[in-house]
Amino acid sequence: MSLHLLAVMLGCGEAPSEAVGTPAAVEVGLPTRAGLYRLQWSSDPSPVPFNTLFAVKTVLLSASGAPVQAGTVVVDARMPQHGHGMPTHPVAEPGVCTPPAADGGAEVCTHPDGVYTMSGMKMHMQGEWVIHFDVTGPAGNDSLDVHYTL
Ligand SMILES: [Cu+2]
Repeated sequence: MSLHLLAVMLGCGEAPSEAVGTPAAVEVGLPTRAGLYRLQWSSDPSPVPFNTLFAVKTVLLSASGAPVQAGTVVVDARMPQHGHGMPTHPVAEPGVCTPPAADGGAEVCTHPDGVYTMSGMKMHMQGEWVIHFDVTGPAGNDSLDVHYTL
């Protein structure tokens, strides 16, 4: 755990001006940029491991806090100070899908309890990362950047 995160958890210092991936922030959910949704996120394993594959689990909530089952959450991560992203190509898991109907109907996937999983993430350098969430759902498109120090 970084000293910065420790300071936030202990409640000393100034309130962060940007979303920070602290446990306290995860519990209440972070508002997306335009305020259309709130999301909770966690890594598996947690905390984010160095130079090792991990997954990001996101719980997508409406602005009023109801789980959003019919949406998409795509997660990316970059090191803005270095101008590069991850060395892997993460995949958004489809959720729970019904097979295509015999008459040719399309496959339908939902995300029970608003849970979305992005697998194949890897942070191969230590330092300042920005985890970017692209969200689609019934209220429209929105996004969120979370600063994360590895
Ligand atoms: Cu870097």
